[in-house]
Amino acid sequence: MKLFVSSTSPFARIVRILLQEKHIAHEQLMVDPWACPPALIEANPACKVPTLVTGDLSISNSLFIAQYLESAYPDRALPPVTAAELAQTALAFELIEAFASIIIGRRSRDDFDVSPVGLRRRETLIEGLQRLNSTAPVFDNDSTLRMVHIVVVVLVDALRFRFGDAEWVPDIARLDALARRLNQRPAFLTTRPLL
Ligand SMILES: N[C@@H](CCC(=O)N[C@@H](CS)C(=O)NCC(=O)O)C(=O)O
Repeated sequence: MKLFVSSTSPFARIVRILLQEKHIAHEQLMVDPWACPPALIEANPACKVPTLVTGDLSISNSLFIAQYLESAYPDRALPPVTAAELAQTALAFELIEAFASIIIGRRSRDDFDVSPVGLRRRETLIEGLQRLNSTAPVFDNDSTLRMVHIVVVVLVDALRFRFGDAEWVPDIARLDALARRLNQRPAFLTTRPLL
């Protein structure tokens, strides 16, 4: 099994963490999706990471890959989720998409961050981060890793990686604490975003 990834993609990081935490043997192919390497186009005409190649099939999109891993490896499945937890996970994923939309928008115009769409995405981040922080998931010594932990920490690290503590980033002390804690795990530590 092969996984196309990049060193900065939060979507790829979700799958990289899942594969490591589930101890699923695989090979990671580090690429720049914007350079459209032929092997990635062949696997996924959208030329995006993550893309998983298994046998003669390619599966794109982090959530579909996660779904595939859950059904292909039922003995390593994540714990069942409640509706409240799924809502929290969906919100965090929505914020990763808003974040990615800003980073991708910068490729089409230098002032994207302060364009109408850029500011709309920033407002989504501000409001969404505040909501997530107020109901931040807990992870202590007795906790089992859940999808919500992975998606929230991937969001926080991506945000801090690209925006640091920019003046518009709200106080997310509880989310930062969760990220500090989970980044002690090898699967998180070894996949932190870097340029
Ligand atoms: N919804 C997709 C998003 C994947 C995505 O947009 N990946 C970015 C990297 S963060 C990419 O490969 N972009 C290249 C492009 O848009 O052409 C997922 O969840 O996997």
